[in-house]
Amino acid sequence: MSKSTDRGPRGVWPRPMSRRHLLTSVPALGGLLVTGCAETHLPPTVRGGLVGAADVLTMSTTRWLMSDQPLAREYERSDIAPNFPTWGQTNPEDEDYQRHLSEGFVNWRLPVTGLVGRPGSFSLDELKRFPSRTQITAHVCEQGWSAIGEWTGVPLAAVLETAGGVSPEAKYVVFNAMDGWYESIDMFDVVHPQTILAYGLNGDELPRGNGAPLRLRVERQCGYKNIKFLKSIDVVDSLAGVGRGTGGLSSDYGFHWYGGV
Ligand SMILES: Nc1nc2c(c(=O)[nH]1)N[C@H]1C(S)=C(S)[C@@H](COP(=O)(O)O)O[C@H]1N2
Ligand SMILES: [Mo]
Repeated sequence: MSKSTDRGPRGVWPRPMSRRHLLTSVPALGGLLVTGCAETHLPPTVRGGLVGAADVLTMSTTRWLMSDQPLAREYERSDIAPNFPTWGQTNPEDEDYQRHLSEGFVNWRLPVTGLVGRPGSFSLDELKRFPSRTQITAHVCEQGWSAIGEWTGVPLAAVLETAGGVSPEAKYVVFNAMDGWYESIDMFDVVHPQTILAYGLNGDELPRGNGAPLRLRVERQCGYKNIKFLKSIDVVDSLAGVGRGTGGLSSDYGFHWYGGV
C-alpha cells in the first residue's frame, strides 16, 4: 500500500525529501510511534526482539498511512475472481456446526456478550434485516495468495449499536469460531465502515467453505484475521483471558496480532 501523492497527505510524507528533511522527520516518526499511536496503534502484547519491533512498526505505520485514506481499495465487478478459493478449515467437524449446516442455519444465533449495553443474540435473518454493506475487495492470505471477492454483510458497528453500544472501557472485540479458532480486533477496526459480518459472497449465500453462515471481513488485515464460521462475539477490555493471552489463535502461534496488509 502506498500513500497517493496527488491527494496531498498530511505532513511531509511522501513528498520527495532532502536528506535534511529525512533527518528531521525521524524523531517526528518516533514521536508518532510512542505518543500519537500509543493508545490505539500498538498491538496488545509487544513481543521482545525484532519480531516485537516489527509488530509495532507494521501496525503503527499502516494506521498512519490510513489516516488520509480511510477505506481499503474497492474493485469493479469485472475484477472478481471467478472461483474464490476456500482455505484452511472448510467444513468444521463440530457437532453443533454440522447440525446448523443441515438445518440451513435457521436455528443458529450469534451471541454478543461482554461490555455491551444489552448482551443478547441475533439470528441470521435478524442480521440480514440490518442495512447491509457490499464491498469488492482483495483478500490477502499470508500463505501467498490473494483473490478479489464481493462480500455482503452487516457492519459490525451496527450490530454492537443494537446490542446497546459498547462501554467506555471496551477495547477489543473477540470472535470465536465454530472450529475453535479465535481472533480479536481493536476499536479502530471495529468501527471501520468496511468491517462487516458477511453472509454473502459474489451475490450468493456465503458458501460453507468460505465460512457459512457468517464470517468477519476486516479488509485492512490478512486472511487469517478474517475468521470464518462465527460462533460468538465478545467485547472486552483485555485480551489476557483469551487463548494463550495474545488475542488470537494466529498470534498465540507466533503470527502478528495486527495482520496489516
Ligand atoms: N474459523 C476459521 N477461520 C479462518 C480460517 C480457518 O481455518 N478457520 N482460515 C483463515 C485463513 S488463513 C484464510 S486465508 C481465510 C480463507 O478464507 P476463504 O476460505 O474464504 O478463502 O480464512 C481465515 N479464517
Ligand atoms: Mo490465510
